[in-house]
Amino acid sequence: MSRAYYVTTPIYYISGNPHIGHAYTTVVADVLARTARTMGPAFFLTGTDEHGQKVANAAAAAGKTPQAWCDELVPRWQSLFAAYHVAYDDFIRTTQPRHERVVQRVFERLRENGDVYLGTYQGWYCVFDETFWLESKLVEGKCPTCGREVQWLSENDWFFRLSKYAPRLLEHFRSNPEWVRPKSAYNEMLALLEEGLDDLSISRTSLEWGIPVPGGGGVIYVWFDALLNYISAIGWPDDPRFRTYWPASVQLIGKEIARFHTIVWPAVLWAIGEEAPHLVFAHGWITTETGQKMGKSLGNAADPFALADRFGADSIRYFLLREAPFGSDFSYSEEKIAQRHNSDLGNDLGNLVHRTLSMIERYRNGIVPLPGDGPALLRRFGDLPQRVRDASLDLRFRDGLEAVWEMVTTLNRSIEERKPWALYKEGRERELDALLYELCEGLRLLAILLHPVMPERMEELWRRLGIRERRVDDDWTLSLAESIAGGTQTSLGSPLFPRMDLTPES
Ligand code: ME8
Repeated sequence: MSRAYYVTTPIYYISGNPHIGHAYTTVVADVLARTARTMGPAFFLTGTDEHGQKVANAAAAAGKTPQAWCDELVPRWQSLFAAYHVAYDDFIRTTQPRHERVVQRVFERLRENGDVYLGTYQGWYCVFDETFWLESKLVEGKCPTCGREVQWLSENDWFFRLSKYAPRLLEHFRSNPEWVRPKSAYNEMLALLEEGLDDLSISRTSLEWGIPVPGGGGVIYVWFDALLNYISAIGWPDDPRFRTYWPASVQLIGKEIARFHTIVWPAVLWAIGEEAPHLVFAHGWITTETGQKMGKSLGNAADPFALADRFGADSIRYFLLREAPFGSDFSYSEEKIAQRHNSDLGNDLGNLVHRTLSMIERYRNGIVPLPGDGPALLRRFGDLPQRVRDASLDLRFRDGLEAVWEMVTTLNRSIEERKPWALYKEGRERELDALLYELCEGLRLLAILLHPVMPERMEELWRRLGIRERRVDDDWTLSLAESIAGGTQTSLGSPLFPRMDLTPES
């Protein structure tokens, strides 16, 4: 990775409480940012989408002004991300002046360029998806995306000349087949492009809650406003941070908003003379066991705070990344989380840690022995850090975790096969030292490699290993060139991943 790394999540509508789907995208971005930071500068942005009719309606239903409603809800989102150990670099709110200024400036720029013109919009609007629909696109008179009622709009609006960018978009898609992933999203978006594009209405006169159109004439359409967060947060156009981090390395989104991010967004960027992001990754949905998308409005959404309390946030982070190849839909249930927690984390990893540290305590007073010269278990894992890093940055998190688990399995097996308790009894001190040393060094590597996914638990493991010279998330090149020092004082502690009971009452 030679350049500065920039990863973003969608900014979330604060029309209700956050649910596990919102934690999901943000956790994935956190894993990417943490991985990238071990190699160089990285910037991770998330935030909230506060304008538009949907938020205005939610505020009205609660009897509040939209601004008061947003101010009240934002801390809930921030505490959710804190509960999930998410370390973002910036949290943008679209009601912040730094954002509103940029949106108005972009709008004016496009109007001066002739990319924005005044026209009449007559058609349908879905408030839930904040999307304009032509009559011909409706399915049985309802929103083709979410199936909800749509409302008729007839307004004089400003339009963005999206159609003008259709040839460039086609060319961009054809010459960069990897710029939208997974392939299913790429193919779907390419098919939409091939059908042709209409210009996009980017203002609303029938709504007050939004950024005013410069010079009057309603408010700016919430999606046009929202997309610009990705550049307003890093100081478009003049801030050096913008020049450092744009174009974004990865923009993570759920697949339902791929059209805005892969068709509208690059066109807007080109219209202001900027580049499209390197990669838009449109991931799949967390569904219920019956395959329904989990969402707040469906009333089936898991409360992410309760989940983190029950299992530990790191355990949920692990589940989200390990359960399915990133990109696909996957179903969620507490039983599935408990199963992963108990088998992968409790039995495999947790036992390895506990057994190793207890043997060090029992046989060596908690002190890491000097490295021996016996058979080097870890030698065959020399390329593991590279494999894990490559897999993560390529958004193949499951592959990376599976590769790490090969090492966990090998280390556990070595304990069973070489029976350190027997070595101790038989007084085979050098062999015992060599094995214990390798197990400790294995734990050090595991803490480093798993830290992006389970930062809190791996920091705890690092503390128990007693390593003080370096942090678990230091520069990987430095950390990987070292090994644990003989003489380090470890501490055992309680199990890292206590077993979860599967009975519903627990
Ligand atoms: O669309 N499974 O906001 P939003 C996986 N404000 N991910 C899910 C999910 C699920 N069941 N439910 C939600 C918006 N997500 C706009 C975005 S960006 C300029 C504006 C995640 O609150 C996923 O990332 O509806 C999805 O795209 C996002 O939350 C939608 O959040």
